[in-house]
Amino acid sequence: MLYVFCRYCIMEDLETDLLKFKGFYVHHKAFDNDFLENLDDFEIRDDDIFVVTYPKSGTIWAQQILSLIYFEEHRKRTENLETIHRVPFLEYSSGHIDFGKRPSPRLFVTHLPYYLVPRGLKDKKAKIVYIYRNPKDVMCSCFHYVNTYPIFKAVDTIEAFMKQFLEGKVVGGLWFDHVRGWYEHRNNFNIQFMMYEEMKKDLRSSVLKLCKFLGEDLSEETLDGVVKQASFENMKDDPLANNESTLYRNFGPKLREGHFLRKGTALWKI
Ligand code: PPS
Repeated sequence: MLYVFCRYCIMEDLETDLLKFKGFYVHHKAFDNDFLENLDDFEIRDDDIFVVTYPKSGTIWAQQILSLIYFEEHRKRTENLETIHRVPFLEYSSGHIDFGKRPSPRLFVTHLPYYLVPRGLKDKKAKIVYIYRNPKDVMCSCFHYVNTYPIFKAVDTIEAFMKQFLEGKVVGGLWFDHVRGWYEHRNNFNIQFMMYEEMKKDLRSSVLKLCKFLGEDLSEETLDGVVKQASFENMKDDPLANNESTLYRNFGPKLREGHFLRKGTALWKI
C-alpha cells in the first residue's frame, strides 16, 4: 500500500519505516522535508568540502580524517568536540546548525545521490570526496547496524536483509545506483573517488592522495599523527571519533551489544 506523504515523497514501505524522497530512500525519523525540498538552492562556497558516501562505506572514517587534517585542536585533542560536529551531515543537521554561519572551509558529509545535492556543487569549485566500499561488506555492516540501534526495524536474518539490500529498500537506496550515479556524473563535479579497501591497505598513501586533492600540505609529523589517529583501533577507543555518544543521544540505548566501529575489515584484498 502506498501513502502520499508530502509533495515529493511517499511512505512506501511501512515494514521498514522508509520514506522515498524523489526516488531516494531515507529513514522517516531522520527526514526533514522542507530542508530537502529546498536543498537545490543551498548556497555553496568555493572552498566547501563534501564527503559523499553510500551508508556504511567509511563515512565516519572520512569525517575523522578531515577533522584531523583541518583542526589542530582535534589532532592535539585540546578541544572536546566530536568528529560528527566538525563534519556534520548536510541532510540530518538542519535545525541544529546554521550552516551559513560556519567558517570556511566548511566540511560536510552526505549520503545523498548525485541528483539531490545542491546545484552549486556542479560549478566544480567546491570539492567532493566520494568513498566507496565493496557492497558485501556494506551490506553486512548495515545488517548489524539496523539490528543494534532501536530506530531501525530489526531484520532477523542476513538472507532477509540481503533481499532488501538487493532491492534497494534500505536507507541510501540501491548501492549500485548510488555508486554508478556519482561515477557516471563525475565530470559535472570536482570529485575525488577513494576506495575503502585502498584506505585499509595503505592509509598513509590514501591520506596523501586526499591531501593532494584538497591542496593541503601536511608535515611528516602531522601526517603520521593523522594516520595514527584515523586507525580503526584508535578510533574505536576514542569517544570523540567512535560515534557511540552521538548514537546514544539520537537513538537511545542499543538493543544488543555491538559497536558502530564493529570490525572495520575488507573482504576484498587489493
Ligand atoms: S554510516 O552509518 O553510514 O555513517 O556508517 P559509515 O561510517 O559509513 O560506516 C561504518 C563502517 O566503517 C567502518 N570504519 C572503519 N573501518 C576501518 N578503519 C576505520 N578507521 C574505520 N572507521 C569506521 C566501521 O567499522 C563500519 O564498518 P563495519 O564493517 O560495520 O565494521
